[in-house]
Amino acid sequence: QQSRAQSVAVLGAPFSRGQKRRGVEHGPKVIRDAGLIERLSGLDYSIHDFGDLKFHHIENDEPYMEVKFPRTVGAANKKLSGAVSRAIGAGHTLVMLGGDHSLGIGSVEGHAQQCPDLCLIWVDAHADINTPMTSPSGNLHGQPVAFMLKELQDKMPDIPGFSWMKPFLSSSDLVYIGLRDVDPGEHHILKSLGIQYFTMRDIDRLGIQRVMEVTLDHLLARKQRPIHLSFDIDAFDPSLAPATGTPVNGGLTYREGIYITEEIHNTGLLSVMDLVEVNPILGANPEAVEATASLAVDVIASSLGQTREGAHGVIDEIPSVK
Ligand code: 4U7
Ligand code: MN
Ligand code: MN
Ligand code: MN
Repeated sequence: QQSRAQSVAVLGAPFSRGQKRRGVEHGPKVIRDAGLIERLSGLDYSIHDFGDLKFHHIENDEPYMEVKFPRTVGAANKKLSGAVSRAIGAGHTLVMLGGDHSLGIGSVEGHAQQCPDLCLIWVDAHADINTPMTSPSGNLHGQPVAFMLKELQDKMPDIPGFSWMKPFLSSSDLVYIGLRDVDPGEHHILKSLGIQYFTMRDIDRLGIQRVMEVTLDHLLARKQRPIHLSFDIDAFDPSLAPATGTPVNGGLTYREGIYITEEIHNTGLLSVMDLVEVNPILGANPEAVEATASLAVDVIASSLGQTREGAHGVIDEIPSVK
């Protein structure tokens, strides 16, 4: 725990086959270009930039039922899972830069290999819990949570590319924040499994402070355990994060987003975080892309302890007049 807090690893996953729009594979580059490593260096960690994973093209990756690029997405996640598992095993806190949100499968799976008792906070406009049968799009970035949940095991077909993994997470170990675009099949799954979730309406009603209180209580009251934060940039309002593939109006404010990550940092239990779905090709202009990438950097820095109140670090007295 203590040694983990002092070393942060950054891993890029330039991958986009979990959805149809090109460009999200450039997410790691634009987030780094927005100054990520410099910002984290200011937070008193040793930073290890592991660079970007290399994903290989798979030929003849025909759809399986409606599911697009199953073998390509499966192989990418297998590789990511191994890299995440090794980084956590080596004692780092890990920041995974996507890439599309299908990468959540490998990121959380690799984390769970080292930390089987982890809990998952999914901050997103979407629930990403479609099964191949309920998915309206066939895109795997709308399905990662369904691959993880033990309770959905018998509703999941054997999808080519995924034989390396089996479900590992219980539905009570997961909380959603920011939902506002949930498909009918997903809504049924959330309700029937009794998953704890907070929609934007819930945030309107309760306020973000209460939402975080209930979230952390739900996940940590019985015992302290490692947190996996999977943050989809489209949780934010599109006015703040325009450069993303599936924007939905009425999202998190800047202050709500930062409050979520401050509270997660304050638990001292953050172990892996994903920052996904930044797509620089979809910004209307360079300013829109920079705003989105710089917001991503703020969210990551805040998750790792950057505070709005400041910190005095090495200064332990008010400088005297010379
Ligand atoms: B993201 C969608 F149908 N639910 O399954 C689907 F609305 O990772 C969108 O949250 C999924 O950005 C969005 O394709 C996936 C759709
Ligand atoms: Mn998502
Ligand atoms: Mn989303
Ligand atoms: Mn999206």
